[in-house]
Amino acid sequence: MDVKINKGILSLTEGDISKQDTAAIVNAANKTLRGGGGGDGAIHRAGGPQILDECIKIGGCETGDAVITTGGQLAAKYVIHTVGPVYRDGLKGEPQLLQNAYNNCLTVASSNGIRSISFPSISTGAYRYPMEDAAEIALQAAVGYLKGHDDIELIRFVLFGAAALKTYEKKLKKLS
Ligand code: AR6
Repeated sequence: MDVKINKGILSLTEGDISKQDTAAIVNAANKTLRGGGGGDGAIHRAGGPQILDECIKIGGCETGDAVITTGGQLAAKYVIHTVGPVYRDGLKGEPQLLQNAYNNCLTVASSNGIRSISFPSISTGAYRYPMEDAAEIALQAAVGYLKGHDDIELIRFVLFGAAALKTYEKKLKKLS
């Protein structure tokens, strides 16, 4: 599903984040930036050791922040690493931190001249954020960015499985 918003496209697709051909892909990492499971593991496996080398030099990333490295052997030139919140009960600042993660990725992308970016559904795997709530925050951040800026031409959400894609599609229809 593709929706035009201002000068950009917001796209929802099912797939593997590590295989995307956008200029940047986003890694839902942890604070150590030393790799992990889920999408993080897939990105480091496919991208090779250069990404981890740069992550080690950066040293770490706070929840809600974002940092950029090479894409190594990936199709994407860059990986933007962010750390979403671990979900507890939704009352510990999780919504704001998740919103910060998306917004900081988009700011880092913009300041590096990146025009196309793919996101996974941050925090909805190992960090247990409920998919419906996370989808709303993710899509609001992307729609808000595209409405307010002309530089990023494509924001793609790469959802893992048909159920996640359906949840995002349903939310986007309500928002746009
Ligand atoms: N492509 C796209 N989406 C994926 C992929 C993939 N290859 N693999 C999983 N997903 P997660 P988090 C989906 O756990 O919740 C890591 O170990 C998955 O179904 O990757 O932010 C890090 O090192 C889910 O919907 O990220 C951290 O320790 C979404 O991506 C921790 O997990 C996010 O799941 C971060 O947890």
